Amino acid sequence: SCVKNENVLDSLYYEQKMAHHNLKNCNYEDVVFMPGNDISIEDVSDEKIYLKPLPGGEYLPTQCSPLLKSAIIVPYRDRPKQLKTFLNYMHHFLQKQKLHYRIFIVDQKNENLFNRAKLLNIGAKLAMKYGFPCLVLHDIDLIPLNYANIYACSNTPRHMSSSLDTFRYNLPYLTIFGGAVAILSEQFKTINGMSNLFEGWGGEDDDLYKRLIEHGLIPCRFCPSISKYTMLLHKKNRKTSESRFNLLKKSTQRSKFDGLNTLNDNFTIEVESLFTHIIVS
Ligand code: BGN
Repeated sequence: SCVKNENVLDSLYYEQKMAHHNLKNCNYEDVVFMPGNDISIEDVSDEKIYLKPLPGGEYLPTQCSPLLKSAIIVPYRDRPKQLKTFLNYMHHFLQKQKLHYRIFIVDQKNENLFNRAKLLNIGAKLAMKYGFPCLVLHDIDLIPLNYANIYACSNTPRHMSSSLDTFRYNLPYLTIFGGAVAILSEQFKTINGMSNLFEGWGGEDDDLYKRLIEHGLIPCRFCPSISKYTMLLHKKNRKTSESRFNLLKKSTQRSKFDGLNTLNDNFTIEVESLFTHIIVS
C-alpha cells in the first residue's frame, strides 16, 4: 500500500510522544512539507556540511528533542570510495531530518560469497542491543534524493528505494523489497530477521518479503516523488546465488529455523568517527 504525502507523518512510529527534558520536541512537518525538498548528489558530495557526530557515527539533534531514533545498517565489502561518499552524504541528510541516528557498517572481511542478509542480521542484532527501535537496512550504493523521505520506521515495514534512477524510476516488480527498507526492531524480531543462507547476489530480499507476508506485515511505500534515489556506479562483479531459487521455494518453512535465532555472530566492533565498524570474519 502507498502512503500519501500528506499522511507521511501520521504513518510513522514515534518512540516517545513527549520530550522528557527541557527541549521542545523536534518538529518534523518542515522536513516533510518543506517545498523544494529535492537534493542532488552534487549539492552535498565531498563537502562536509554536517556536524561532527559522536564517536561511532551517532547523532542527536541539539536544538530539539528527537522523536525518531533509527539505526542505519549497511552491508559492506571493499568499496572505500562509495563508503566515503555515502557517509558524507548521509550524515548531512539525516541531520537535516532531525533524527537520532547511528550508522553501522557491517563489513564482510573474508573471501566467501557476499552474504548481504547475514550481515544485516548481525548489524540489526547489535543495533537492537543498543536500544534502537527502528532499523533502516540500506545498500551502500543508494543515495536518497528527497529530504521528505524520512529515515524512520512506518508502522508497517516500508520499502524506501522504490523510485531508483537505474530502474528508470519504476518498480521492476511489485513485491520488490530490497535496496533500502525501514522496519521496526520488534517486527524484525517477529519474523526472525532475514535468512542466513543466501550467499551471492539475489533473492535474500524476496525471502524477506515472504517472511513479512507470512506474518501479516504488509509493506508500504511513500509516493515516488519522495522515494527517489540515485545509484552510485561501480564495476559489477556479481556472483549470483545459485541456490536462491530453491531457497525461495521453501521460505515459509525455513523462516523459524533460519535467521536471528541461528546467527553465529563472529565479529569485532571498531568505533570510527563517522560510523560503527562491525568487522565480520
Ligand atoms: C531480483 C532479485 C532481487 C533483486 C532484484 C532487483 C532474485 C530471486 C530470483 C527468483 N531476486 O531478480 O534479489 O533485489 O532482482 O535487482 O534473484
